[in-house]
Amino acid sequence: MTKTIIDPNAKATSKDGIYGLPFKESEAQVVYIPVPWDVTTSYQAGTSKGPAAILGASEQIDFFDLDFVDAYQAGLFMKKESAKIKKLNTEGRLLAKKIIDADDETMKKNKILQKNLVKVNQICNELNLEIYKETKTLLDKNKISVVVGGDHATPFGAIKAYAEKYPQLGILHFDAHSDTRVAYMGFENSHASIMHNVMEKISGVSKLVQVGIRDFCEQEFVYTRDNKKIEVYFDQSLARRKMSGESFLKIAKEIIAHLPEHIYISFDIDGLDPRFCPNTGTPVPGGLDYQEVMLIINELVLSGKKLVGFDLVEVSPNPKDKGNEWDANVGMRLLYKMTSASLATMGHIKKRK
Ligand SMILES: [Mn+2]
Repeated sequence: MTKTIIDPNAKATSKDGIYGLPFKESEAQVVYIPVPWDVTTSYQAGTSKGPAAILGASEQIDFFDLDFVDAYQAGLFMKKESAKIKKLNTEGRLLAKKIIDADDETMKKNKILQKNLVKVNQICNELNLEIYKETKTLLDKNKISVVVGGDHATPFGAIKAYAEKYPQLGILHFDAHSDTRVAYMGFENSHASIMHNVMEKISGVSKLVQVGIRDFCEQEFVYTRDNKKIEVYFDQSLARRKMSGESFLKIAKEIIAHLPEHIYISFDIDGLDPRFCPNTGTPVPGGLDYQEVMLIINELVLSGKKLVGFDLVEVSPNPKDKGNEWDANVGMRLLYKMTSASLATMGHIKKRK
């Protein structure tokens, strides 16, 4: 445990690390890996700037939390963005952009574009390997490793490393999108395929519970319906159950009850109502209220199950208004709450009574 002294009532300052904290990586129980990545983003690019925006907004945090004793006491640290990953993203994005802009006919005929597609898939595999290795190194040191995206393709390697450490891992997936496409525009590792890849390629994952889903194709609907390991809480069903007078607390307990002992949260910010993330890559109307998410996380902690790890993806600053921190402000608070919940369930900090 670190000896760093912090005044929890003082305002954090950005001259230190994330949340204005002065920890070194070696002192930190939680290490955030920023992944500036938006290679296959199909609608609005910009999520590669998410980690920097979250870091910038994080000094606005108030450490006091009604549910948890101050998470910062366990030590929180964000790594520097990797130059290698930045370079891969720039290369991959350039190649992918032309493929995204081409129609199916052009793709079938154009040999250069076909070659580029192979290259993009290789670049994405390289990212997965990098994140896997970084996460595994941190997990071997018994730290909590957190991918901060970037688009939703970024945490695949992290989930693989977590599933090796915690076999029978359950994934609690907040998202507007199902993300279970077999491949998207030929991209094998796109943000739209992450959960399909997790379920098909990571044998240590025993369960996937999706919450807030409201944008998906028929293939995804059939895939998730027919897979016994997957439970889907569609946004429409959640809304109708609430409008019929069911308590959301009951629904939250039911969601957690589907999950095994060890839980990993993969949080796509667009699972929330777009008023909390207006600049995310692919916003969809509807979605979860911030406090509904807080309730689900609280129920997870009360259940006695362990939140072993998590990620936060698709947070994007407003490209037209650089001073606008709103999406990142929501993101950094959500990140702090998941950090607190994880630390509490892993016995590093206490839950308030
Ligand atoms: Mn997603």
